[in-house]
Amino acid sequence: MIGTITRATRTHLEDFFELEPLYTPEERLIRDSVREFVQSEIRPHIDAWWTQGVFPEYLPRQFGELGVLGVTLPERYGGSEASYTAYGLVNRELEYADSGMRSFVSVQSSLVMYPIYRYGSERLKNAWLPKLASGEAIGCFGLTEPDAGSDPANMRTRARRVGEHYLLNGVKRWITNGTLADIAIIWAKEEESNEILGFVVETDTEGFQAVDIKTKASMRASATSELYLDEVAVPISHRLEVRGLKGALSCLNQARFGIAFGVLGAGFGCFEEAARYTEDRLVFGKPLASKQLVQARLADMLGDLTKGSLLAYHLARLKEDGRDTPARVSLAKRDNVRAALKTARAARDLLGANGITTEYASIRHMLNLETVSTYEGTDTVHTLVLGREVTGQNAF
Ligand code: TGC
Ligand code: FAD
Repeated sequence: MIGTITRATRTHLEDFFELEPLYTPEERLIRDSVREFVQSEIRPHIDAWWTQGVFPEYLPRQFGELGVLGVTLPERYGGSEASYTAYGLVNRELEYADSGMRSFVSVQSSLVMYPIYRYGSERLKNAWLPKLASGEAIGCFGLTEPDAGSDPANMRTRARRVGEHYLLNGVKRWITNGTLADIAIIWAKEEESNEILGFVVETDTEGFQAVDIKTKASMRASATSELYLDEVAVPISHRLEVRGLKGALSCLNQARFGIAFGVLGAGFGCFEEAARYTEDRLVFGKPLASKQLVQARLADMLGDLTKGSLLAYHLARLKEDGRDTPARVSLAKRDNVRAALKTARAARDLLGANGITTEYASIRHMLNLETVSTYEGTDTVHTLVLGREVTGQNAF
């Protein structure tokens, strides 16, 4: 059903406040090429992938060919040197299909390529960035642990210095791409200093094991894993040049920015599906779309997603100017996820019983967005970041 939505319908409602002229020709070109790819290569298959709990192994190479891995990084490392607005639009197009597709790209670009680019040695950059950009290599980001999610400063994973190596021990949980990854960015406390350090760990190192979590009712077209590190030896040269939690949090800023854009894609997918459905569905002898209460809900969806689009666009331009403070990113991540989730829940409801089937996209988006509301800082964590910004008091 969702495949029948025309491009004309999308253009009118998706850009209600005419942001289009504000994008550069390059940004539009990148956005359109991803839109075409999503239409032909992802949307025909996504229901089946999600139902079966599969992330196809051939997709990373296709993403690499499309140029969506490390979009903002310099060309010499395989990136496209494109703007953050372009990166945001890429995320939005991917998440229009499924949050899991955007998740893959978020993790690879913002949580793996970015820390290597920002904190890695020239040798690490040359060794990994081009392969990660082409999709030949896959990365994951291990911060969360079974007993440390919102509070990563409380992590238990340890790095013990032995000669020219560190030995890593610990467990990471809920790690996107964990079983697919060739390298893992692992955050661990140095035993000597108790400071958090980041390491580029090759996943074929002895003592490293990844196991998928199979019981998810959300984000099913994405691999989510547990990582076990048992005396994993990592050369000092694979250590990132940053100390403290701020290293990991600086990567999260990048990914949270991408989510602020991405979730709008999921939201618009649900909104369009609901709008079309209510035109065709007759209740009490008339189309659902003719009912005032239904129109009020559709109007709310349009309002929420349009405001979210303006927020995301402005945040991108601030970011391009170096003014994306963490609190601004928290506001955009939190409020745009809320807008998308509220839209998805309302769309699911407007579809009645049909809305609980995966023949329609709304419930898939809705369930995925429950994860998006939780990861990269829960709704509550971002609320407390904003509360701290307002009051100056830490309420965590
Ligand atoms: P706090 O004392 O506030 O800060 C410690 C140091 O970090 C600095 N900092 C930041 N730096 C960069 N960006 C930010 N957003 C930053 N926030 C804080 C801060 O200035 C300080 O620096 P310094 O120099 O003084 O040392 O730290 P805290 O322990 O009180 O925690 C703050 C809190 C709760 C906001 C933080 O821990 C947090 O954000 N928690 C949420 C954890 C989270 O988001 N985890 C995400 C895991 S990755 C993931 O979910 C991937 S999903 C993948 C996908 O898309 O599929
Ligand atoms: P908890 O921190 O235990 O929170 C439980 C509840 O308590 C939440 O409602 C929270 O908002 C609330 N809470 C927390 N602190 C407070 C407080 N101070 N006051 C009031 N309420 C509070 N992590 C990675 O490192 N890498 C990944 O690639 C990754 N991918 C993920 C993929 C999926 C599908 C999922 C579901 C998660 C992923 N995560 C990843 C983990 C994610 O970042 C964490 O789940 C998230 O940070 C929340 O941590 P937690 O699950 O431990 O919840």
